[in-house]
Amino acid sequence: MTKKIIHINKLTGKLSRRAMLGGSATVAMAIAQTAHGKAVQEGLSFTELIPDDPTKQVGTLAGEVGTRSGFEKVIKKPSDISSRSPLQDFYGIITPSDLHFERHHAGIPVIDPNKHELVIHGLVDKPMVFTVADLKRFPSVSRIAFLECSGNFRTGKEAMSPQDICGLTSQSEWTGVKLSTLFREVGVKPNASWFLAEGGDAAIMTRSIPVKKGWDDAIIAYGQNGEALRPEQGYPVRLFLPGWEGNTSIKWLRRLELGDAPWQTREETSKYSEGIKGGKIRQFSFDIDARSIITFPAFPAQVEKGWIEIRGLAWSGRGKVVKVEVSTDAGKSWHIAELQEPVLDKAHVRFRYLWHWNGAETEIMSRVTDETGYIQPTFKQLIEARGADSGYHFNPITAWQLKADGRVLNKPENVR
Ligand SMILES: Nc1nc2c(c(=O)[nH]1)N[C@H]1C(S)=C(S)[C@@H](COP(=O)(O)O)O[C@H]1N2
Ligand SMILES: [Mo]
Repeated sequence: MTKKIIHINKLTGKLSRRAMLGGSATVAMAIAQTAHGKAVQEGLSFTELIPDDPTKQVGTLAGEVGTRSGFEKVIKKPSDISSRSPLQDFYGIITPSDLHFERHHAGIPVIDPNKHELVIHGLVDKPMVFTVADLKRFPSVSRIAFLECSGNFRTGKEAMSPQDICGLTSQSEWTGVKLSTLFREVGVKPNASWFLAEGGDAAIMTRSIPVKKGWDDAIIAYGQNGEALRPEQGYPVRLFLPGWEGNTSIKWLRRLELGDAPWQTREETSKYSEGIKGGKIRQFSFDIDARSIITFPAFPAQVEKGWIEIRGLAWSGRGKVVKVEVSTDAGKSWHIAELQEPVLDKAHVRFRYLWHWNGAETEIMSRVTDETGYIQPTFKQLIEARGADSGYHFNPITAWQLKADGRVLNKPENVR
């Protein structure tokens, strides 16, 4: 028997190319745990590294649709009205479609795309009805952008993950027809300044939107991450308004009416208008304010001292993220994090900061600046500006407590 040596990179624990091409490696390793993987020494056979040797039987054959590995336990944690994206489990910037957050006011309707129609009427030259097939005949557009619920903030406990704190944000590549294309088709009248969007679910959810947004970048979306929209996301068509609070992106879209004033629907009077200081109410607060959160290390992860790549997501509804800073000393000093390309407009951006943790207790946090110069505020600044009653558009800097034993806990703010 010939003896082959397996070369392993000590730092990453990865087998070298030479080792992988080595074929029937049978010999000679033992494993010693190091901080970043297992170092290989003489003394153990290669197959002993693999518990159930998958090379000894033919695997499962090709299927109709792929599945997630059974070793990966990622769930959306549903309540009756919403479910939250597990931000701490994501890599990169795209949310797998089946892990996109959900928020339904009256459940998910079943809609036959062959029967569904979109009506556009009101202050237009030519009121029209479009089938889904009609919509797909128009020139199409695809765009990667986030969608976030304006009520996306929870705190109050240490045992809270990024998903628990702000899992009502997700990102997809949306495909559809630009609303401006349809506006031209029906001939929107010059005096039309608002439009009403209406959903075909049991909530018949309606929102008034300035016509300008329709001309700017609104999409009537039928595609999500390369396939048809998921039923949870509004199958067969939804309105998608990049950068705006999620409730304006009406799902299961069936009607658009052009008018010259907002409709003052339930969704803009009783809901989605928020108390601000001095007993006043803010309405039509459409833009999603810039926000960031460290998703690793974050609860429930446990870490060891040494090198840690701090990772997270940052986004702004007003444009591009220009800067993310990370603090590893409870906000005393800040360091520039690396932004992973592509840094897209109104999109989740991945940031990273390599840090050597000496094992002492501390707090880590991130803060984003967007292209308008807006800097993510602290919890205290938000309360001072808006008062403590405001339930929407709450985007504070989120701190994680790092305990000496490596536990990572949310820092619960005590005001709400
Ligand atoms: N027709 C309709 N559209 C709707 C809703 C709804 O309940 N019905 N929920 C809104 C809210 S509050 C949000 S945050 C987003 C959620 O979109 P998602 O479920 O695709 O994540 O859809 C919006 N559009
Ligand atoms: Mo929402």
